[in-house]
Amino acid sequence: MTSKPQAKYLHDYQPPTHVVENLSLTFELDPQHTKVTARFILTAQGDTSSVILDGVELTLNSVHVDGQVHTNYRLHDTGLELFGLGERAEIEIVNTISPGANTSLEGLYLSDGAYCTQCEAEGFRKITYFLDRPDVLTTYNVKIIGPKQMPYLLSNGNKVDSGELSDGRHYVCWEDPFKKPSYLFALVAGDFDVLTDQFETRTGRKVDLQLFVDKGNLSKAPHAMTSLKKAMAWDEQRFDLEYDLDIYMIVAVDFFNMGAMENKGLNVFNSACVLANQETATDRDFHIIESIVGHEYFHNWTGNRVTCRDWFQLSLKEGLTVFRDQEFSSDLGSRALNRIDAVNTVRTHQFAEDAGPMAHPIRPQQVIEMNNFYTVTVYNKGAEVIRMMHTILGEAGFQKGMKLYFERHDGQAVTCDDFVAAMSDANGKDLSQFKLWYNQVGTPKVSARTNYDDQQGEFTLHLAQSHADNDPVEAPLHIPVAIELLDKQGQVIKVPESTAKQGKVLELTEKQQSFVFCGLESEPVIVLLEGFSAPCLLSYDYQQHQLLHIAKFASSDYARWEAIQQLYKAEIKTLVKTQAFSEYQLPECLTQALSMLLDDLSGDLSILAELFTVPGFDALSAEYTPVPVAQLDQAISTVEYQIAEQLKPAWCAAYSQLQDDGSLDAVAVAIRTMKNKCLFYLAQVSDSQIQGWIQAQSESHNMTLKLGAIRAAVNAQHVLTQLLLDDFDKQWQSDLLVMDKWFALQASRRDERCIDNILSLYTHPCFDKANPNRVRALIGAFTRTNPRHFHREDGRGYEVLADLIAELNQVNPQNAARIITPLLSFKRFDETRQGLMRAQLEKLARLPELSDDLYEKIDKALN
Ligand code: 7MK
Ligand code: ZN
Repeated sequence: MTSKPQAKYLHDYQPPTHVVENLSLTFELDPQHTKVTARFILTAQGDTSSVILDGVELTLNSVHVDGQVHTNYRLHDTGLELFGLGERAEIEIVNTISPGANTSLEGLYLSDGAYCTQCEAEGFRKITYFLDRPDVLTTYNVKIIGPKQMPYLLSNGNKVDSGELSDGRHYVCWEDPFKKPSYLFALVAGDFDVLTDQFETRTGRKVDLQLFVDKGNLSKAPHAMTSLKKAMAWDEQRFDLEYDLDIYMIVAVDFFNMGAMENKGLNVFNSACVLANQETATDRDFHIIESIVGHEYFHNWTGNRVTCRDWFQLSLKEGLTVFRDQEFSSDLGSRALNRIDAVNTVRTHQFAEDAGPMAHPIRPQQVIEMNNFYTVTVYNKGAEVIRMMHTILGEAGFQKGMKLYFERHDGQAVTCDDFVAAMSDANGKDLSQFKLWYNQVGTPKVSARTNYDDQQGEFTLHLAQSHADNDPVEAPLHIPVAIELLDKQGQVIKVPESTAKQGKVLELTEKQQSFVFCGLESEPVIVLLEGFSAPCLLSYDYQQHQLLHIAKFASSDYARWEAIQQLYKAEIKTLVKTQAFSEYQLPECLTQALSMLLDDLSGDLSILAELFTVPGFDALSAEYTPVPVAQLDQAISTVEYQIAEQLKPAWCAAYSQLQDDGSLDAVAVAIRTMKNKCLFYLAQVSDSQIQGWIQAQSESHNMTLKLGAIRAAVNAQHVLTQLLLDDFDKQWQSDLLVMDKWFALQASRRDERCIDNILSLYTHPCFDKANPNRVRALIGAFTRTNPRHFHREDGRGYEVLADLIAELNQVNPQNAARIITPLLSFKRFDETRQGLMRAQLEKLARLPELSDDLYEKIDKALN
């Protein structure tokens, strides 16, 4: 029996015992026996008796100290303890690793024959013995020796030397002048096609840009390159931040656990987040690629130049960088659409995490496996917390804070407190109460009541805040509540600056607070938490006519979208209650409002498509305990069917009118989005004309349109479904990233054969359980998009997931722990399903060599 994994605590933080001067690394690459030689100087910071270097799954060959063989050491499970060092010691360690046997995709591994690394958070210790923690920063010199069939031997920083060896191998040396922690180290070796370009910074420095992709994929690289140049220019303009090296490399690999990694000067990307052309990628893919390329680039300042003191501070760089990539996307594209996107992520996934067993503050206090904390809470709620500071301080104040943050901390490893202090000091604004957001857990609730005094023309808003049951914080939070008041005619009523900053932001700092608005002619309609100004649940007793008024008149597209979401939600909830599915009809006023919207195609069609998107199962299930699985699924389908049926002539008219020019500009993208929305509804009320449209659009050479047609058919269980899926399979077997879309479609099928079908797809020639993209496409999509079958009452959905997790436990613990999420919140379901889910978790808990990753999550869920 191995001992239980131990948690580490934020309050136990100790500064490192030693500082490191210049790390020099030599790699002699070999799939089974890669030899790693590390040389560095350690200087003690106090106690000089010993040092513990992190290292796991390494074979130690030799240790030298100050040029002498050193035997005074002890090997632990997770490290090497050196004794008898002086205050300053020159260390040389030689060890071997086998990248070819590394299926965890952490440390140095092979991706389709190319060597690559992933070190964040604690992967460097799988490469060599070192102080593998983010507050140990040093410069790196790296020499890579490899076979000539691998022409590219890459690492961080600048190439300083290269040459050939007498044995037929060759080598390249790299020097990174910027001090960095080990998690930002990268090595890549292989044969690639390269797209090169150049960026001239605002001070006139020329930066070489290189994008490495698998051979034959060059035609899919330009979009990522364009995105990179846009990101570089945007960071100069909006944040006054310029790139600092003369070279920026991005490598795309097929085997990667996450989206991408910001290694200094050498980003490594999941190929799914780089490769795109219009035949193989959707407009959504293009958008995501731009935002991820931006995200990794923005890390160069928020993450690399200023990094985290310890991993509990992960949100310091991730919350901030997500905020920055969201702003990048919003400045380049549509602010409202990006906001809708971000809010959907928080409301569906983050709120669920916050309500489940893995709930944690954006700055966690305790961690067993750090990889489990790359979460929607740390990232997306973290970004909301940054956004709230931006809302409170305004753009100019926020930028002043950023400037001070870099002035104080460039080159350092710091904490979330340091960031807030810079914001606070630069603006003379007390943010001590605001900082509670870094400790609180669960979704806070803001409840609103209003009353109107007709005589006085006075409207009073009573706000109250409360914490979630699982929140250790009791004191009230500092919550920016953005509002808008609309009069009878739909005009926006001006609010004085004394009541609301920037004309709309109320600062709720007490448990209960009231705000009075005077001089009104009639009772206004209030928009609350406008733009989702705080990551809270809002409770306010909106009347249908008020929501319709907002949907019609609110000044922001976001608020109009939100109002319509609330209207849909109310319908669905009523249906779940009455279960009168067959008699159900959309209320007259809603049909009318929707039909008015659909008759006018002159506005932004991307927004229009969002207005016709009904909230999904995951967003709605949060409103119930236990979740009424079958009823909720049926209620959503019923409302959607009504929207299709009631508006059929309008959908037909819109569809025949819409024609995109095939380009990637916003208007063309919007037209395609709306066309797909039309087809989504029309497929549910298909006739021969509509069937013809689906068939024709499925033959498009544009992936957005092609996939839109097939998805509409799959969702509606249309007679064409099997035929379209078979055609797609035949056409795209040579492109695995495209096949991922097909796997996801298969996983979302609603017919009874769904699960048998998924099991048979495990043997599809394109499927590979060792590849995280394939697993996410098939099983991730199944659990996320197919509640009907995932939550089957015979438990087969849960069983399929758990069986795969059991297989992946040893192969790729990180990925296994990622896909387990939907099983963890079993307490939200009825007794039968709870029992079935719990049984699967208990089965997994008994696995002979359960990884720390899975242990932490299962243990939290069960206990
Ligand atoms: C995004 C860490 C990396 C989850 C979401 C990313 C990861 C996990 C990209 C990997 C990142 N530092 O840039 O945040
Ligand atoms: Zn990041």
